[in-house]
Amino acid sequence: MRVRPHRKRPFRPSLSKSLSKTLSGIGNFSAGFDKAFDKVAKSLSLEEFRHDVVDGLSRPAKSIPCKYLYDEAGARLFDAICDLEEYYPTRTETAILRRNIREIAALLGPRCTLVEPGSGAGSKTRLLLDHLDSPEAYVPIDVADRQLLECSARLAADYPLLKVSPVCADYTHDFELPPLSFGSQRTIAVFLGSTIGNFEPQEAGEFLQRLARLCGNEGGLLIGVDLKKDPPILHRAYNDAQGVTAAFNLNLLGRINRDLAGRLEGSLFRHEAFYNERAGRIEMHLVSRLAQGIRIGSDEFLLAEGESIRTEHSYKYTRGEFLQLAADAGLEVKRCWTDQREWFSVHYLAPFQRDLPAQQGWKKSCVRPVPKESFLWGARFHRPTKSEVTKENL
Ligand code: AVJ
Repeated sequence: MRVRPHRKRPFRPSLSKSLSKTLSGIGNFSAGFDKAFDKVAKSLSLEEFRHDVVDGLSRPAKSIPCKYLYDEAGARLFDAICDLEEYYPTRTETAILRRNIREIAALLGPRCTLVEPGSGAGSKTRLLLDHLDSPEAYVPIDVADRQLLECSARLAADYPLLKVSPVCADYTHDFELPPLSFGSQRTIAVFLGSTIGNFEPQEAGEFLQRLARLCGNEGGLLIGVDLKKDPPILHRAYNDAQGVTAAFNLNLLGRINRDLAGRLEGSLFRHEAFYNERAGRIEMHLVSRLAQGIRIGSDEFLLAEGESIRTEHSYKYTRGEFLQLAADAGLEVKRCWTDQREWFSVHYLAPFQRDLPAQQGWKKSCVRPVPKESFLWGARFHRPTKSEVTKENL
């Protein structure tokens, strides 16, 4: 069987020449992307961005969804945060994974398919792939199309036996995965870095349920969860001495200016992050240094001196709280690994009973209709087997 990108997808981002070249070098990936689709996809997500910003700033307690922190500059700043001395989560999680990788590999079993929402730079993925028993396929899901494609191409080149099938989508929406038939043993959702903490607890439960449906009765979830700890340690992690987190937060203003014709002045805001003990979460805000009016396109908003725009929530859990959250989503904590100080945890979850409706294929993972703009494209990368190398492919 020849493997082609799926033909009937409504939106496909176009690829730069050099990227298409990299991609065509690694197998029978055909880069038949249409520029027009790119424009439509971009303007649709810009519309969503504008809507979310205007909506968030119109509320009595102003806020902007945290996913908008991650444009290209934001993603780079976040990578820099992960290397900071004060920011313990990345380092601690990686150490937990390293220390327990054999047990993790044994639990995940042979020939699994890994699905990873918010795959990002994908360095922890490699640690898994290096130790798993003949992983069958890898399905990274991310909105950052460039990084997604580049990572996919590199992984496919480095792991010739792995089928890599990137999906460009915003996983905070319900999205549709292309129908994949990898013949793998089981599907494992990988959601590391404590990104689960960005969801409100109820949303986090719903998200876990969606992942559980996606993985089916035989599947499992590998989830990184930041744990509750002494507030000063948390405070330091989100208020680093070099101001990288502040730059990450303030970068959102630049993005609004650039993408939404905003006229926000970075120097009129300051970064603030604190642990809200009652709610059990870190809150990140942009605080107005003075009373000011801010323009975004044709909309104007008034900010009082000291008034803030909340840009992120990062919930922290105790092991017990997370166990409860998982249980409410029908998932059992099969195993939980932590570091000695119990600052961070990695959980392996699986469905409690076999009472989920049987899921055949991926499409049924969608409960609500798929918003068109949230699905960009699905393509597959893999090295063609001999029988797939037909004349047409060459
Ligand atoms: C990627 C959402 C897990 O909340 O710790 C880091 C993002 N924000 N510093 C976190 C973040 C400020 C990070 N997550």
